[in-house]
Amino acid sequence: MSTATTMRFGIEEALQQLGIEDTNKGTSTGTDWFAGGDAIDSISPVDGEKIASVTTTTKDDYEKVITTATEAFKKWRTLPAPQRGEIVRQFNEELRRLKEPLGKLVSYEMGKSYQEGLGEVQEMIDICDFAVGLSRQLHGLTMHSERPGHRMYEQYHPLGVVGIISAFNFPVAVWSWNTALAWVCGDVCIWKPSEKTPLTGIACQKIAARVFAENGLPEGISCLINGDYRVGEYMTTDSRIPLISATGSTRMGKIVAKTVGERLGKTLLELGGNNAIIVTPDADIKMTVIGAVFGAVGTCGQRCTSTRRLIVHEDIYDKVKDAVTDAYKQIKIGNPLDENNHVGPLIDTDAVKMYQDALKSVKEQGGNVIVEGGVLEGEGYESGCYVKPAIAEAKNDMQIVQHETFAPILYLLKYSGDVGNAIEIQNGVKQGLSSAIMTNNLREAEQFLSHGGSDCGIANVNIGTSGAEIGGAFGGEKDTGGGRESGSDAWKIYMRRQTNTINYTTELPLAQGIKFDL
Ligand code: UN1
Repeated sequence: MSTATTMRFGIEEALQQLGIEDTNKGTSTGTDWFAGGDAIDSISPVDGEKIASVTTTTKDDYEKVITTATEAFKKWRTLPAPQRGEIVRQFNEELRRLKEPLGKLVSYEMGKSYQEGLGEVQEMIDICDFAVGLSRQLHGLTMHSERPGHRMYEQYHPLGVVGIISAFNFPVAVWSWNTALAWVCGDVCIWKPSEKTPLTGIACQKIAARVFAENGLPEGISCLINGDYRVGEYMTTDSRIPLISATGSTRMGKIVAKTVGERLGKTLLELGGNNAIIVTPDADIKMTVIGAVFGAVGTCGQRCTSTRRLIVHEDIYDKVKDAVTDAYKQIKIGNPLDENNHVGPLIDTDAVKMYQDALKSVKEQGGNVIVEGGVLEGEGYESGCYVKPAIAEAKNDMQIVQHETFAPILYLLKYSGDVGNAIEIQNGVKQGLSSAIMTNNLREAEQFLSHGGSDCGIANVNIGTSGAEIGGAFGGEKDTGGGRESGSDAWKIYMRRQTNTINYTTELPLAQGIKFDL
């Protein structure tokens, strides 16, 4: 492991607490039986230091993993669901104990602020709590049969091996949304974290592996594979995996959907967003500013739920523009482990290039940049990944506005007349993840929430677009992929539904009244 010269805010201790010492070995299921392919380096965008080198998974290694997972499933599914919940409860105890070091590693490897790193681990804790309760509520319905002396009901059975492909921006929470539910449902999981954040994956894997081992359970209940899209393809093409849950770009999601669809597997897709906040003349401006700024610059604009468009009524446009522009002057950009800073770096220099290209396109396409962006240089910014959040006045039909740029660029759009016009702009993009309205006007709020209102999976009133709680179903429509993760009844996708009809008579009447006498 490298010795950093810059301030690392106790990252070495955090790694130690997480049991990550030999970071040169990519583990699979917690053991060392991987032959291992090429190494991928985990580079921190915070200071540009190499944190670890992680071995990628070869096809042979993958075969071992899927065999181990399939074997583990046979044992795991026999445990009553509440007992599986008890294991998730123990896993959660460990997360509570390790919240700070894991939050710190998330912050250091991914670049989000330490507060947001802690928030991400809190999301893991919350979903585990939810899953423990759920382990006693995996119930189906009982229906009245049309035939006398018959009983009809449905039950949910485990699916098998669930494949999880997650993105760099929420390197641990999204895995746990899937895994905590899948585990209580009786499934086992194979996880491919983003190749940009492999170390947080190893940290989580170690925690899970320890809990399973302590309970005498097979290691294959939780498996980790590492690498780029080629390793992901081992899973998407594998008919031994009935469900692939994938989070990432719409481009990636379309490939996953096609590949898994070809073999009639199931997918759960959580893809791009192009989220907007509508600000009506009845909005509370102070709340609007906080919601919009956190939504646009939080996680350096790299959340699926980040606020990308602010659709403001012409009557208050200048007021909102001035208030948001003023607020941007307060934003401190720097080492995300230093809690004085609001915004950390982008994930890597490729992301910086995309951000620069987007700003160039804004200008070329007729946008008016009112808060200039730019790449920061000098002391503390040596990684080359720190950028200034930017604001541009734009039009919704501009190509760049239609595109999800994973960076802190906020577009100000003006609307006039009725809130219906703002809703039309809000819906006028391909993506459909998160949306919000700022208003104290009941009619406007209800119109926004009605069937003719927002077409997104998430629609908030007087809250920004990001920062959803785990209790609701998370996901969205159109190019966002249609999947739902996390709360509500999202668990159902991790199970197969079976309808059972039982005849307790001595007759065999046929449904639909069909006569068939022999
Ligand atoms: C994501 O960006 O993929 O709602 C997940 C939020 C977080 C999760 C975001 N709870 O912003």
